[in-house]
Amino acid sequence: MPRGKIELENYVESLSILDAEGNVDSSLEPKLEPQELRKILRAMLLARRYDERMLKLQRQGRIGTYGPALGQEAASLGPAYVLSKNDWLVPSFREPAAMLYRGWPMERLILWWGGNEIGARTPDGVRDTPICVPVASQCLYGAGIAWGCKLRHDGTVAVCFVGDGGTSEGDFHEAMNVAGAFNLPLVCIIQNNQWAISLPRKKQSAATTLAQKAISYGFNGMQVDGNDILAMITAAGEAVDRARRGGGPTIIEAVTYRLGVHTTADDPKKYRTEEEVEQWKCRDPLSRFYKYLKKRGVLDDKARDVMEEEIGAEITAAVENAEKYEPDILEPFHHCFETMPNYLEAQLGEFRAYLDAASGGEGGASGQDNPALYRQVH
Ligand SMILES: Cc1ncc(C[n+]2csc(CCOP(=O)(O)OP(=O)(O)O)c2C)c(N)n1
Ligand SMILES: [Mg+2]
Repeated sequence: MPRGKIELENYVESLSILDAEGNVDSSLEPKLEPQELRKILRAMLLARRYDERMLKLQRQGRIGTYGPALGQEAASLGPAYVLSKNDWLVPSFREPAAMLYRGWPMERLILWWGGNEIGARTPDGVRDTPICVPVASQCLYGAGIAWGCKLRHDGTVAVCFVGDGGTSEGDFHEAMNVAGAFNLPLVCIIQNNQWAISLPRKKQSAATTLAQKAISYGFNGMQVDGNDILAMITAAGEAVDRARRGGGPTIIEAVTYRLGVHTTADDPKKYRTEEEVEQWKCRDPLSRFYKYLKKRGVLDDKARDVMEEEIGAEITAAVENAEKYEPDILEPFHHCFETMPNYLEAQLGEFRAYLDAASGGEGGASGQDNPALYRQVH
């Protein structure tokens, strides 16, 4: 067999529409009505203020832990914005902007981070999977759901999220491979926030872009300015339309930055410089979008203040609701299966007996009827 060359269609498209000063490339500007633009700003602002409040709640000992999504609002909201209600969204753990936009009550997200299983229950009428922490495992749910969409022929699609670190996991590879092989209606958003805890993007992979991984799976990959909401909406919109028409999956690498800590248990000063963080702050997705809206005359400072006030009140109400919730130590047993399998029922019985014994046989079966015991056992 002679030595030759196998020609591959081998490039990655890139996209950026808004610059850091909020100037727009008018040839690429999506046609969005002022009302829609205000809705988008509000959704990003809500996620930002929620994020800030969550960090405070954790520092005050009112929730257990938190993984901030500060600076990643555009990368997460853009894909959610272009989905219809019947589509499916499969988040990782830095997508509060997407989840709140899709209709998750904020108190449920607060409860999740407070360690309550109820926070993992998808609200009625919302087609999302819950927050997912085992890195990249959600890509498999995304591929499976997309396969279901295809088998149902109902024109729905799935969007899943994964981090730059997650792209090194086997689960990511398996999911993308199956998505390509079965031509599934799946859009995978890689939130490349430059860090996987303390491991920088350069050490994560030798590939020039993470988007180019799509080429090896046989479908489209695109690298997008993930801090540019207009670019994210455009790229995700095109990928979702293509998937809906039977054109198969897409990987979108959203280039963004984790401005905050990895989680509340992390100190990023140990592995990255303040200068790096400052440079990325100049590309903050919210401020550049706001500058664009001001230039277009869609919103002024006064209207934004009103928005801020409403959002503040909304968050305070959500925190109050979440804190009214009575934790139930038996909750984990109730949220895995519609009908509890025998082995789990046996374990529940055993656990009840343990609780009874620990409370001196007074029948303290749950945190709801014995809060002191709940604290002791938890
Ligand atoms: C399978 C698995 N391994 C390790 C961890 C611990 N862990 C949590 S987040 C994380 C880094 C993930 O980095 P990346 O995918 O870039 O997402 P980011 O945290 O930056 O959003 C690790 C190693 C985990 N949750 N799951
Ligand atoms: Mg990362």
